[in-house]
Amino acid sequence: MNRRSFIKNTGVASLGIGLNIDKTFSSSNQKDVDPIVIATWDVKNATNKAWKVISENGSSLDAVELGCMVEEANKNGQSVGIGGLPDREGNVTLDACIMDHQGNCGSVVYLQDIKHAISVARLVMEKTPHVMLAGDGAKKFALSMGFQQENLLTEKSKNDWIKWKESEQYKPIINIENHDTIGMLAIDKNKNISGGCTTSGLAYKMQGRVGDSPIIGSGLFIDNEIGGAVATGLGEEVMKTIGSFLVVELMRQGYSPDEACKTAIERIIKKPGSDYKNFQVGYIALNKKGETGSHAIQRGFSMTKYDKTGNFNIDSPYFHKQG
Ligand code: SD4
Repeated sequence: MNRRSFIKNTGVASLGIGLNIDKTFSSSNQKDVDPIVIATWDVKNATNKAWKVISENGSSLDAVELGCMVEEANKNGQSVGIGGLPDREGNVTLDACIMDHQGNCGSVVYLQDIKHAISVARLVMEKTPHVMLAGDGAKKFALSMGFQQENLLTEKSKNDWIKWKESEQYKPIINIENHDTIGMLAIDKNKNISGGCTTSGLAYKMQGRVGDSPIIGSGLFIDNEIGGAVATGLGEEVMKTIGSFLVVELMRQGYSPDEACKTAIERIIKKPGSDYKNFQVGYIALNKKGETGSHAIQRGFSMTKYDKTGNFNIDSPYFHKQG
């Protein structure tokens, strides 16, 4: 018996007696839900891959892993996988996590030289008794699992970094780009929800910096009874409010995915002294009924959604209307 089944077999039944289960969000007696994939930013190739998996009866877990891998392998994307912008010292370091419908999760932080961080995170979940591996240990584990080592710093990203070093000015850039950290949520034909999140983090971050993306509850959270959420933007602000968990808990209280994302964004903005005009955070969410939503601080965030009607990029509502 492995650690997870041990916990399941011995813990859950007894815990259930004392659990205060919130019935506000009723996921029982649900109508059929069609498969859906959503992702942060304009990543139609990634949602296309994930959709192919679930439309052929694959699991939402496979769908999000394979979908995220599309962007990790894309050398032109400078915020994920190969081609990611480095830290101030020129190191490309990746953060990723994955979570399945049973609440299992795996995560890697500060992973170097291995582009498919999402797949390493999945193997941390499936093959180790842990949730999170960091740095050299994460890389050693990946190599032991057969991943190939490669230089992730492309010529373009290296040249951009060299140019940046001329001024070495660091401010969190408002990520108004059409492609960034990829976070993906999917619901499959068995109505199971999974999610993944993968990034090279903030460009020119301090060496050793880890963002929200690999932190379960901040960058990503799934509760198969309720739904899932994923974050993008300035990770420090997401972590301070445990953003993705907050979105899912708001949906548990009956908020729609749109309302839950909006409320989680407001939580950041309303913090005393919040400098929200100068950074971006965006959330996307999916609930058990197959409803989806998003919200961001700044203009420019979008969600890609692939459902039975097609693969579309949708501009996200946002809070900060000026500037
Ligand atoms: C981080 N949330 O490392 C990531 C970066 C990101 O848009 O999403 N940028 O903080």
